[in-house]
Amino acid sequence: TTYKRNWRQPVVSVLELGGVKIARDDVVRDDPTNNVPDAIFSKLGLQLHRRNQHPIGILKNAIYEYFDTNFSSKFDKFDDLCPIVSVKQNFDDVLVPPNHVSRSYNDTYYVDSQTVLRCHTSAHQAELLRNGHTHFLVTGDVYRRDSIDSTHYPVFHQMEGFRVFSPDEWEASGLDATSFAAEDLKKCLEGLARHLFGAVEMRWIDTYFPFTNPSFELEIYFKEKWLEVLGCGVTEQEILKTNGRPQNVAWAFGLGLERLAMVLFDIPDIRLFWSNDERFTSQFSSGQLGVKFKPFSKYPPCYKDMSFWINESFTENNLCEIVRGVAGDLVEEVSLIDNFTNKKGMTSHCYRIAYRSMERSLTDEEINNLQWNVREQVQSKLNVVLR
Ligand code: FA5
Ligand code: MG
Repeated sequence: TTYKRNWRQPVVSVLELGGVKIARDDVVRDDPTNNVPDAIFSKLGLQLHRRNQHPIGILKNAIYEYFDTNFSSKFDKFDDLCPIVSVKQNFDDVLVPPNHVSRSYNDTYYVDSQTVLRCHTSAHQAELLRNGHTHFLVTGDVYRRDSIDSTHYPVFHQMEGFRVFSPDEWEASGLDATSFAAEDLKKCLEGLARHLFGAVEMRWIDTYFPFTNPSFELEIYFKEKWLEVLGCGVTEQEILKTNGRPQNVAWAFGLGLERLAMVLFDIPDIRLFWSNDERFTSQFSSGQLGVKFKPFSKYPPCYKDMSFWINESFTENNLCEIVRGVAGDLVEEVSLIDNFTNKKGMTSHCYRIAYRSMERSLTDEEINNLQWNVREQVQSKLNVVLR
């Protein structure tokens, strides 16, 4: 079946995952339907969520434990479904409208015009439902073109939860089906937060997803800010109808595992999850939730500003992709610090790039080289005019 994968470590030019071949971008640079850069290609198949000593794997196991001990019906667990999915699975099956921004090449990594690196684990909902699963958890690596800061990374991990109810369950409650499911969902996720964190300051926010109604986000107060850790809601009836459950009601959620792990282990920067530095990796062990990460000595950031006149095709995601391509995990944040339009209608942006290694001090020369390369590539690839 499509959710059995047969993975290998990234190889020279073609990676095969679950029977799908994907080529490196330097090999297929002329292919306008592929926008997967090498930095992303090299992360395919790493599966941090399947490492029991890694914070993401430890967290996954703790969430499994919550579902195993608090529910009478068993949740089926999947953590090895292929991250290369069809446009239909990623978008159509969960009712994402044809013109929705998330489908654009600016937001999503396309392998070809009909195939993407999944941008959420919701890509598997419909198929699992169709195959008869009514309680399930899907954990996996997901991919998004996105901005750069301490809580955003282009590859991260989600866990999808899905639960189907039958009429006798809500009829006994005296509530309508939707209110019943919404209440059960919130109780389930608040219970999960207590299981993981004990007491923690959190709040529910109303939001919108194409595949749920009503929809909510949960935020947790962390390092003086509200941090969005998950999205969820009552599944659109259309999805149940199309996939063989017209009489039922369901809820679904998608957890941001890095975000939850940051709160749980007090990890200050999302890049650390990819570190192979022993001073990071040795701090975590299987089954241990109580540990707080102890930062190794803090190295200073270095800021570089860059101003340019943008054109109509300029996007911040394209800029961020270039910066990551040059600096990799040495870039900590890219932020727009100035934005104005002159009398001739030309718009100027000034971006500040923060460079900082989590592992060592950077030299001036090294940073100047990075910045010089960024400027070069921004000019040649984005066709903007540097000021
Ligand atoms: C979704 O992906 C929905 N599929 C979630 C969902 C599932 C809703 C089922 C309803 C039903 P969203 O785009 O908000 O939603 O992402 C979910 C979580 O992933 C966010 O709350 C956040 O914790 C995390 N997240 C999003 N983008 C990033 C990123 N670039 N880096 C790290 N974590 C991220
Ligand atoms: Mg969100």
